[in-house]
Amino acid sequence: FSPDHISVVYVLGGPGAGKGTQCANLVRDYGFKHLSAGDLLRAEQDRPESQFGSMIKEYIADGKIVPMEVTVQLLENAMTEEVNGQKEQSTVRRFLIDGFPRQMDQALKFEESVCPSQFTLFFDCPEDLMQERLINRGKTSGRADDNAESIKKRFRTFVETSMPVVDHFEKQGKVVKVSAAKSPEEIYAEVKKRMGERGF
Ligand code: UP5
Ligand code: MG
Repeated sequence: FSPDHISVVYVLGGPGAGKGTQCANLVRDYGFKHLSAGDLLRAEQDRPESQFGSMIKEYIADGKIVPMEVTVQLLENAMTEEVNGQKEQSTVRRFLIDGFPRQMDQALKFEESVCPSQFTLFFDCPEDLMQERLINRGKTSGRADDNAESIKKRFRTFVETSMPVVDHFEKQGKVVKVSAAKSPEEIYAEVKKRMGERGF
């Protein structure tokens, strides 16, 4: 597909900041197609024929960033499928890319070889709140990384590896920062307002 036929908004924020929760709202109200890099990786991990399954499993449990080739390819495949499945080939398809890019090499690669993003929606949340949300979710989520040990590693990767990506886009004036230390409804009200300012 050509970058002319798509538009991309990244959704970033620490583990448990509420990216997935807010993406669901945006999909409902703005007609985005939601692509969560974490969900795509978990689906690939569970595909019996996948050659990357055990590697992905290890990286996720350790809160490390899977080598970018794998994730970029999964995103590209999902985008291609979506664009090709459209009836009207000329309409611009809007993608919300959730939890990506979270390492500088991914950011540069995707912007260069797939599509430059319009902006990044960044959910800013204190660690103690994120921790509480994840531990809580861990009681029922079945996610292999919703335990105290993995959460600690995810936080560390977020600070050391993913925040530099936010800072990079911030320097380009392409970050919309929203405080995520509120109720989901209050956060979404702020998101809608800020989306409006960006022409949505
Ligand atoms: N909740 C949500 N909002 C709330 C609010 N305002 N108040 C109170 N509770 C709230 O929410 C988390 C929990 O909090 C839920 O129970 C929710 O109800 C509640 P959610 O919306 O799921 O938060 P989200 O930010 O999406 O949290 P998630 O755990 O998905 O974030 P991660 O970034 O850690 O997970 P992701 O799936 O993106 O990545 C997982 C792993 O995949 C990474 O650690 C990494 O190993 C790997 N990965 C890569 O290697 N490369 C990539 O490019 C992407 C991922
Ligand atoms: Mg998520």
